[in-house]
Amino acid sequence: MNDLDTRIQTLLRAESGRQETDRIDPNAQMSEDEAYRLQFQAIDYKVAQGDKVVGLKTGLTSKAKQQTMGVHQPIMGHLMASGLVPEGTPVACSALIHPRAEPEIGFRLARDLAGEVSAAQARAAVESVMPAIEIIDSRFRDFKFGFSDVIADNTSAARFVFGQPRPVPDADLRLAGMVYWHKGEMVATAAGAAILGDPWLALAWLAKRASELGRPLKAGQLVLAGSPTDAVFVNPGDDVFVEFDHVGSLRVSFSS
Ligand code: OOG
Ligand code: MG
Repeated sequence: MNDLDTRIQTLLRAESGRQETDRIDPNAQMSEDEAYRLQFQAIDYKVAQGDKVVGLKTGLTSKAKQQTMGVHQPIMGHLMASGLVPEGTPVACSALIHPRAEPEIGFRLARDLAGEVSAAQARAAVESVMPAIEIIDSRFRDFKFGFSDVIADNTSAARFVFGQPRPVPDADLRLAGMVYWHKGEMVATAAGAAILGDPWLALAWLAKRASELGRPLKAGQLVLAGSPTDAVFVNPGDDVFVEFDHVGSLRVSFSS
């Protein structure tokens, strides 16, 4: 731990101690490359401690998310084995700082996917699609950050739940409707096109960015395409429910 960049030590301590921390780049002076270097350092440290990378995620791929979070470009993060919660298991809030839950479309890759690919090529590399819920938990105070902060903080990734997988649907996912519920109340509706115009384009974006950053997508990996809508704050006793046309539905509950 002590040989890590001090900014990453701060973030890792915030995460393990469930204590929010100040932004590491409040004046937005850090380059994007430097921010990813910090993210990768934290991921590599976790892997050295016994955790595993099970996939990659995109974030801030929808206008709804970009506007709410004040960051207007997509970002890439890692999905860790320690963050995977099986369907049906409540997500424990006591291990988190100020969790928020958002609906996601998940993919599992049938093969490696690297470099510049089209939406059709991205789709062809996918083995199955799944409804998913991502629980994000920025380590930054009041869930407020800039572009470099959130990249270094592994895109606020904390927990994620995947629902039942199904083969890639023939349907046009741009037109797939989504309804999102929190505590029995409908809180958002969207369509797949909210995600960079097409969820397959989000996967293509990720394939390219991950390759550029030297961590290309691999067969078997899981992917989250990014939330088409705003996340909701969650507390013990809450549940969220998402229904997607052609992708399926998933309920996740929260415990203390
Ligand atoms: C950053 C992570 C964004 C998504 O799906 O857009 C993200 C955040 O909102 O804290 O995962
Ligand atoms: Mg997300």
